[in-house]
Amino acid sequence: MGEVKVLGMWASPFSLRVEWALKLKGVEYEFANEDLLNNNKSAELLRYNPVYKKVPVLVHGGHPVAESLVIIEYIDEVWKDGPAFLPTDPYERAQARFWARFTEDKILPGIFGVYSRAGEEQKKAAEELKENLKTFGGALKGKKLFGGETIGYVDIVAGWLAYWIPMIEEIAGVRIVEELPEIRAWFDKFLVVEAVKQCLPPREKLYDLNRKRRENLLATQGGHP
Ligand SMILES: N[C@@H](CCC(=O)N[C@@H](CS)C(=O)NCC(=O)O)C(=O)O
Repeated sequence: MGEVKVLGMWASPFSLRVEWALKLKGVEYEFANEDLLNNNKSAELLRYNPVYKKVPVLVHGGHPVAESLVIIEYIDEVWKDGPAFLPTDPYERAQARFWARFTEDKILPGIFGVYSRAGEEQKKAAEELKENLKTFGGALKGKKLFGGETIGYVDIVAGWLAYWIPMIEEIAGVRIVEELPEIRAWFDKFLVVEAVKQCLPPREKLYDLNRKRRENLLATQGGHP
């Protein structure tokens, strides 16, 4: 259907997922970095995602697709020659969608809670997050990756955790995955995949941005970093 472009942002885990999906399928694409840090969104982003005005947007032959989970399923359906992300069995597909949604609904807000708070509130958020990560680790059912031997839909959706969590542990001064060996093993397995490594943002740059963001969040909430 034509050219592929990603309107993304280098430090966005949502945008990173879409790049991973394209790389894994072997699809060539152009990446346009949105200047979200200065709240300077391009006219293209506003035109292609008028509802949410957020990245990522996949533009395929001039047709926009928004929302990262929708985009990943779209990529899986369009580029069937590459490795399949979702299983073929309807029940297995439903399970994969369930766990992907679980990370969005439970783990993502949990990480934000730990990252944006301090003291007792942070401790409480960290305990809840650990419980949810433990539950998520149980869904691996002894597999190396959620997709089995290769990366699947859940790995693509949740894989950012492997890069972000250790960084947030350092920045926010909390231990989250220390007692979760299955999650740590999954992090290690995921991060050595070539397509994954190719798209990761530079650690120092991301660390610096996240550290500053935390300081700002704590300052606006009246807390102390
Ligand atoms: N549910 C969306 C979330 C996308 C999202 O939150 N994108 C952020 C960047 S990490 C964004 O574009 N923020 C700009 C804004 O909120 O104005 C998805 O999965 O694609």
